[in-house]
Formats: sequence, C-alpha cells, structure tokens
Amino acid sequence: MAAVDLVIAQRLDSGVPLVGEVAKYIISAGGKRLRPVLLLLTCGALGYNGHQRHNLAAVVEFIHTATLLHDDVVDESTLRRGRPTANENFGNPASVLVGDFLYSRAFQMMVEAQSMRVMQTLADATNVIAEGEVLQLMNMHDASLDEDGYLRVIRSKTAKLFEASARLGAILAGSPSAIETACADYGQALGTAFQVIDDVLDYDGNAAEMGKNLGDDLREGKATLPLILAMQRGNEAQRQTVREAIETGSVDKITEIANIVRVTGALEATRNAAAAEAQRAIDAAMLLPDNPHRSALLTLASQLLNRRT
Ligand code: GRG
Repeated sequence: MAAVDLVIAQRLDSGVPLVGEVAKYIISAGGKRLRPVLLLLTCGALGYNGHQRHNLAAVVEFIHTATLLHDDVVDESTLRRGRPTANENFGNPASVLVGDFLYSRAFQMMVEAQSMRVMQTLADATNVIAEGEVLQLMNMHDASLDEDGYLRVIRSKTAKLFEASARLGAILAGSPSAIETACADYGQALGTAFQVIDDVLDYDGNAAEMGKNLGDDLREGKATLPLILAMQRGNEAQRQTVREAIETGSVDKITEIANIVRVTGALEATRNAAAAEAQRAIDAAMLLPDNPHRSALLTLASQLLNRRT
C-alpha cells in the first residue's frame, strides 16, 4: 500500500496548479483505499508480484476519486471524509474538471499495462458506473422502486469497481477463467454488501464517525433498501410517512423515519441482506488457493458488516 501511495503521489503531477491542489485535497483526506486493497490481495492470493499491481491499484483509486468528485457535485454534498467536499471548497467547476483529469490520467496509466483485457475491464466498469448513476437519477423521488431496482443501481454505481478491482488481480496473474470469475463474483458481492451497509449508516450512523452528513439519501429522495423494506413492513401510516419523504425529499421527519426504519425491523433486514452478500463473497473467495492473502479477503468480507465509516 505504501508503494501504491507513492504511485498516486507521483501520478498526480500536472503543470496546472489547481489540478494538483484539488486532487491532493481529496486524495490526501484519508480514504480507506479499499479498491487498491482488493486488487493487491487478489494479486497476492494468485501469486502475481509484478509492479503493474501498484500501477493498477492507483488506477482504481483514481477512478474512485473521480467518481467521488463528480458524485458530490451531483448530490450537492458538503461533507466527505470529515471535511468540506471539494465542491464546497473549490466550487463545482473545479471539482468536475479535476474529476475529469483524474479519470483520464487513470486511462493513461492503464494503457501502460499493455493488456487489452485490463483496458476492457476498466472501460466497461467506468461505463457501467456512469450508467448506474443515470439510473439512480431517474429513480429519484420514486417511492415505488423495489428491491430489484435498488440492487441494479448499487451493483452498477458501487459494486462494479470492486468487481473490476478483484478481476484485475486475476488478469494480472494470468489465472484461468474460472478463477477470474470467482474473483469478479467476490468483488461484486463485497461491493454490494459495502453499499447496502453504506445505506444502513445513513439511518443508523454517526455523522462524526462517518465524516459525512446523515440523511443525505433522504434529502435526495433516494429509495434505498432500509426505506423500501420499511414501506413493505410498516403499517399504512408508516408507509405514508416514508413515501411522502421520498417523493418530496423533505428531511423534516428524519428522526421519525429513522425510528420507523428501526421499529419495523427494516434496518435489521437490510443488515441481513448485506450479510447474505458478504457470505456470497466468502463462498467465491473459497475457490481461490488457500493462503494468507485469501484469508485476508475472507476477513474483509466478514468484517465489512461492522463498518462504521
Ligand atoms: C467519473 C467514471 C466516472 C463516473 C461519474 C458520479 C458518478 C459517475 C459515479 C458515482 C459513483 C459513486 C460515488 C458511488 C458511491 C460509492 C461509495 C459508497 C463511495 C464511498 O466509498 P468509500 O467509503 O470512500 O470507499 P473512501 O472515502 O473510503 O475512499
């Protein structure tokens, strides 16, 4: 991970001062670097030790960071990683454009791997992520969104980059297609569980710990799994309260809604859905060779459910 951080620092170079300023502002803010971890662990589990693993780990972090810069503009978010978002600090235009810089720098770097499979994986993943965000936009304020519709969005906007990161490890290692598929399945399931917990934390988290504002999902009229399950399980009055909040994007009743999500058992059911995805990740990882890197992948899947940030 130190080697990855070095590549990240080196490849942020630009002759345009604002690029470095905004990019460093977000990159040095202490993200978890989960996607690079995933890529390095799959490489390790499959026996690849070449230097491209550090380059591609930096690539997935750059793509992730580009999506955060764009997402915070789209969502009008003001707080990320415990401090003002880049859009809050530097304005929307600088955030969008530096996101574009990081995204295109990632493409310059991935070419260096000289592998069409690597290029294909990352080109497909970024396209699906963007599509997922558009789908989410279309679903805003739609209280009739069901579990399948929700899953479709989160598999695209979040799980796809996890899936690509794990798949890249197998591609770099030259693994057989069954192993590559197991890695991709692991990444997809882990990424899905990760986003489901992210959505739980919006109703059950601690803003100081999370480093972002709670209730943001409701403000945007996002029908996430806790709300979908609360509407299924609640009585007519509870259902009406949640439905109205999604349709209007009002956070006036956020405390009442957080309570409905809890008392209907929707929060627990959502955590159970995340646990099922984490188990799917574990089952997929069991197809990899038994070694300390695989153990770390298994631990990551089981610990993810306890995430608070
Ligand atoms: C630039 C390819 C491209 C697309 C733009 C806006 C957009 C399209 C995509 C946004 C996708 C997105 C932000 C999904 C949410 C994923 C998520 C839960 C991010 C938070 O990840 P963490 O917790 O962040 O790993 P840290 O801060 O730890 O790095």
